Amino acid sequence: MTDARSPLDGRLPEMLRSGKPLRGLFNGLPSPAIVEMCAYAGFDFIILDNEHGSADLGQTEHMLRAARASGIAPIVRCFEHDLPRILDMGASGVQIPMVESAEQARRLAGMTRYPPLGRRGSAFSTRAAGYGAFGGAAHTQRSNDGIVFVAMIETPGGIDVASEIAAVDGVDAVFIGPNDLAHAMGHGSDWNAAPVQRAIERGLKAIAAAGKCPGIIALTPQDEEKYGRFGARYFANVSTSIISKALAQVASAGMEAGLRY
Ligand code: 3PY
Ligand code: MG
Repeated sequence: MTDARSPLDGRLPEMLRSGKPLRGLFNGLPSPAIVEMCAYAGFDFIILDNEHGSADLGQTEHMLRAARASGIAPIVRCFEHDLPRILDMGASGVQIPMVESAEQARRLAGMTRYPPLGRRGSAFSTRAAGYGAFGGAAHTQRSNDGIVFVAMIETPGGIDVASEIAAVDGVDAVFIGPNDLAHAMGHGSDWNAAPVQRAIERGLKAIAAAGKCPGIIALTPQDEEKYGRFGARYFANVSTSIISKALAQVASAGMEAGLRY
């Protein structure tokens, strides 16, 4: 069997380093079909949301299969304790919420790489290793070369040390969560409040200056343009928002001509 059949899609590190803007979306719905729809729509990546979404681990593995089959790069946002199993299922990356220090980022980065780069536990019985078909040293190398770690900053304390977090070896991208940041700063969900926007600008610029890929929620082209000026290029929309908006539009005004059934 050839590497092309490996369950692991190893394109993300290069995509994040390329300097090109990437457009993806969070998806909290436990549906391989949605993953395929996002791929066919043309998104670069999908973040399977195991922080706020309802997928269990079995459903997550099926969504990873759907991503590999349809050609969209899959990242899983998950809690630290799920990280090892998510990687063994074949995710191309993990995105971990609420990173607030370089030390925490170093620990998480270490969990995503096999020795000598980190201390990920090795097994070749996993989907990531093709259940043994793609095991051995080649799997170790392919994983260390092809998996990304994305740290999420969602607090003012995290913004203050954004450049230190971004500078950690093994941190490939740093994603600012504007909603939690706004809450932590006393602005509820109003992340357009001026102090929150200033904190986002400071964070994104610090991440870019550290040479890592800055990411953020961007719901509109204007968001992408604004945050892009601060260096952001890993832009995530939200599948449920997109679907809900489309449904509400059609429910109130009917389907636009040209859409296909
Ligand atoms: C936030 O805005 O808090 C996020 O976690 C982005 O999804
Ligand atoms: Mg958040």
